[in-house]
Amino acid sequence: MTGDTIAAIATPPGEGAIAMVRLSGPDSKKILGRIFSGKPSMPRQAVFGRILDGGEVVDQALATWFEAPGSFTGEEMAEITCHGGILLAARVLELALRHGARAAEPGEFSRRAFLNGRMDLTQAEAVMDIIRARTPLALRAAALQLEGRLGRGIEALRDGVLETVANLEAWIDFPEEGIDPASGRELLAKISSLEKATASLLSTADQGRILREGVRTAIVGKPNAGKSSLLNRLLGMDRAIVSETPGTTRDTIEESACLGGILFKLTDTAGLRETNDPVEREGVARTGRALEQSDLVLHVVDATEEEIPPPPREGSILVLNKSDLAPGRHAPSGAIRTSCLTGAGLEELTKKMVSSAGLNQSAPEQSLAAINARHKALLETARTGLAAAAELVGENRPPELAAVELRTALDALGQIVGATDTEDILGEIFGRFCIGK
Ligand SMILES: Nc1nc2c(ncn2[C@@H]2O[C@H](COP(=O)(O)OP(=O)(O)OP(=O)(O)O)[C@@H](O)[C@H]2O)c(=O)[nH]1
Ligand SMILES: [Mg+2]
Repeated sequence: MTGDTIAAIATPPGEGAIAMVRLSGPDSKKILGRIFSGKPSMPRQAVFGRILDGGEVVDQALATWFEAPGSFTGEEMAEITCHGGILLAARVLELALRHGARAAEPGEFSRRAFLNGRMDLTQAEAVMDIIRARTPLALRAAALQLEGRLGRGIEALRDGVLETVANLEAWIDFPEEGIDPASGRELLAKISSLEKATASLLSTADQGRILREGVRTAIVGKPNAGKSSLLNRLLGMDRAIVSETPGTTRDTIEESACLGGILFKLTDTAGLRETNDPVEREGVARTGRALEQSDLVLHVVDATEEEIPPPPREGSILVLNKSDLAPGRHAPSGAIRTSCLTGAGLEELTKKMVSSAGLNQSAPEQSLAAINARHKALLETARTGLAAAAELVGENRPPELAAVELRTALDALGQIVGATDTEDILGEIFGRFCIGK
């Protein structure tokens, strides 16, 4: 379909047992024949042989040839598995290029897979999510998306919208009859239910971001409350400087931790207080920004303090730290008593953090839609279109008007799976891939 044959190293650079160079395009087998002594006679069967550069043996390797359309890209492909190492794979790639292949662009293999109808856009994006997943849960969600679950959900929505557009157009064609009240009610119910389904997918957008990027968690409180100690405890290493001098942390410190299967992006912050020191003031300003951008706030309070200051933000988790120094101190409901000195309460805190992330880990199949920012923007357009169409039908306005709104929704849904693609969307998506994928 695409004409030329591309090649790339598919494995990361560095030392390893094996590395893989892959080719895709009509000349894959021909090029393989020029640089590899083995003769693949059957598709999808690995053959042993030698990589040859003229008369010189470069390496011993395995090669697999895939006949179109039975390959990842849907084109003829070849995969050469040679020994790992920094130089060897580059040498094999260079040989392939010298014998007629072109160096692949980032994501070009997946782009070809999409263009050849091997997967929809949400599945192509899932491939990238799988590669980038940093927690088991994120991996699970991406695997479900690769299986086409999100794509099927979107397709079902599209079918529904298409059906309502077709209904409306029948009325447009016979304007003298108008929409009879019973059919109008039925249509309205249908559009409303589509809008609801779209909204329910949209409501998982935060979940998707949390799965991919982690829960943005700000650790906030007065100087010396033990914020940096808590960060270190949660990370399981001495990352931030801890000292008895209030005002030790002056800049925000960001680190990621996988707790209870979920990724948390923890930000330790400068203690909140009035100050004339310009550096500390800037630190406090940064604390404010971290607070604004966070999904979750750990409000750390020294348990020996008389009064508990008001939470910096609604929904904060109150952490009464240094509980070892105030054993009798009663904790308000919802608060968690911890000691970064002894480790008490930290498990309970982690549990609370995990549950407040709102991901249902026991039944990921049902809860993890994991839509990304691109899906979210398009779903919002679709929902707006559906809501407008529902209003127009409800007010018994000319059916043409509602049809325009439904077409907007249809187009947005189509872009999610790539059914109504444009060149720039593809460039945008596949440009983020790594080379060789
Ligand atoms: N006894 C006791 N001491 C603690 C506990 N947590 C922290 N500390 C001590 O309290 C002091 C301040 O701890 P930090 O973690 O630096 O406090 P911070 O909130 O980051 O302080 P700033 O960065 O100055 O805002 C240090 O001397 C810690 O060793 C605790 O649970 N129990
Ligand atoms: Mg600190």
